[in-house]
Amino acid sequence: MARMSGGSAIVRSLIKHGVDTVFGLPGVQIYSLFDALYEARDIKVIGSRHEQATAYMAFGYAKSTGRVGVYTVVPGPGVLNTTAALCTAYACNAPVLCITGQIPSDYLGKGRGHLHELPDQLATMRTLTKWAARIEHPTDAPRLVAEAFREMKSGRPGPVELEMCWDIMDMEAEIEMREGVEAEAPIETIQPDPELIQRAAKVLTGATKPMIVVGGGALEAGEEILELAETLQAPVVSFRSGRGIVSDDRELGLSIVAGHKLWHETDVLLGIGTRLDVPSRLWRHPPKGLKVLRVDIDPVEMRRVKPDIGIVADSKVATRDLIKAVQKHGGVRPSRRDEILEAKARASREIQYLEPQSAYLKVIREVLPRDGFFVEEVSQVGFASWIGFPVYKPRTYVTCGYQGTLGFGFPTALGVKAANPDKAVISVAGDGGFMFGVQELATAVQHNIGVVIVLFNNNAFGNVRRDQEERFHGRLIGSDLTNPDFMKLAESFGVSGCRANNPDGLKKALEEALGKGAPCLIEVHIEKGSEPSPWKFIYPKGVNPVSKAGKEL
Ligand SMILES: Cc1ncc(C[n+]2csc(CCOP(=O)(O)OP(=O)(O)O)c2C)c(N)n1
Ligand SMILES: [Mg+2]
Repeated sequence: MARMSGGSAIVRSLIKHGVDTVFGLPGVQIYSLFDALYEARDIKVIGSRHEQATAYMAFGYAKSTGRVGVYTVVPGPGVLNTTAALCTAYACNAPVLCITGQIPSDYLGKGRGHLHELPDQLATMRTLTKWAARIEHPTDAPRLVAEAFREMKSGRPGPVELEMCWDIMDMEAEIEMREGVEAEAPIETIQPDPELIQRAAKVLTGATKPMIVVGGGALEAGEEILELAETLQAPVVSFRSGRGIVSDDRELGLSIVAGHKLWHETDVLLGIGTRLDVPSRLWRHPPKGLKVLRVDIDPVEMRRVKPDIGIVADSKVATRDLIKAVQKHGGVRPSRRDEILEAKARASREIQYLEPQSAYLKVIREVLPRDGFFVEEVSQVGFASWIGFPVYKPRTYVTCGYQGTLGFGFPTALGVKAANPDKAVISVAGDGGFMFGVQELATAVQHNIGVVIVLFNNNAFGNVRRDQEERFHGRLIGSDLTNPDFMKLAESFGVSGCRANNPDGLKKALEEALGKGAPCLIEVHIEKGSEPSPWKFIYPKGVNPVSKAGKEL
């Protein structure tokens, strides 16, 4: 037992869970927590210039490492400023812990309008997270922090919130600390039903043209998935969160553009740790007689896209069991090398159409080490990267997933670099999205976070502008942008900046920037309206699948 404040009880509980970094922006309700962070030599605190960046940095930290990313902000407007990042963490199943304050406990529910009061903050946060709770007394902090970690790490991961009232943060009590939740009881690995494994293996060995689709739930199962794929001679298709699980330079690692070329002949689809959004919604029109098998840790997924056989289990364990069962049921299969390589070659030829995006991505890939991180963004080069940027290792491609959160990229990249200081981190951005978090250049300098930003400046919300050109007869509204001089801007923040006007220039600039290890802004000028649309590659059956109903899985 030791006497400490509520804020201190939270911080000491974080240390018990191995937290080494907290992203945070202080204010009066959470002073005690910050004061405890001052004491906590084991935790590095990284501040930001807007709360949204604390949460994006925690998201980048979590996605790039698989560990919990922690941020802390004031209640009300402070925590609301982080909600775009939180819904992104939710979309990407990222274990992000949001710790926020509350108005004084005596005022809760009275509606008297205390500083930063929301009508029902906990209810609001519950709609944005996997789990949320209020710590009502300092003595309850160790238990609830442990609970938060269990929630983030068990089953389908996701963000959680803990809040504590202002007076409880300051209140002192005798507190008994607990060990980290996993030291107390390991988090259970969900085992597959052996009967279903056997049935699925039978279907897989009976298939002539199986296909595997992987997503963010399979990030830890790469080796097993490659072995299963090789055994079955099945292409492994990934889109955003699943990139790099099977390296793109492996014969069986395919983008969705290459995968789609093999789709119409596929007779068995095996989804592992994926919502199956690509085959079910983007591709639609399933091949006749297609059998769908799924491995997912979340039983609810089986209700959303219904499989013929649904295995609710940890993807690594289930895939390992599938390999054994498949090897028992079937012999060596004929190689599909030629057809798969042809699909890949056709796909890479076709996406050359995306110029200049493809040429720029090519040089970024040449310069970025295999284990370097690429943080995409909702932009022309970002979209092209979904299908045209080779990824070699899981977690090295950081995406906002289905949330499509414009502006997530640069602040997320700061968190990626904070978590991986020895690795190269490149953040690509459009001029529109970059300006959502431009002030964090100050954060990069203050904490010496050496992210290299490649800013593709077309002086427009380019995607919107092109839609207005093509679909609204050029009635441009709200999509042209008047930008600052980005070089002067960088300079004023103390960030080195340079311009590159072609792929060769970008290559040189990147080599130099990555060598420095300091934050750097490279601006690439793009002629407004010059970038061709990527959407026909992503929605091969029509750009707007919502209005054109197709048969879905
Ligand atoms: C939070 C959020 N707000 C708005 C949008 C809508 N949106 C999608 S793309 C885009 C324009 C992006 O412009 P920019 O970052 O310059 O990239 P570009 O398309 O020009 O390459 C907008 C406004 C979004 N996806 N997310
Ligand atoms: Mg733009």
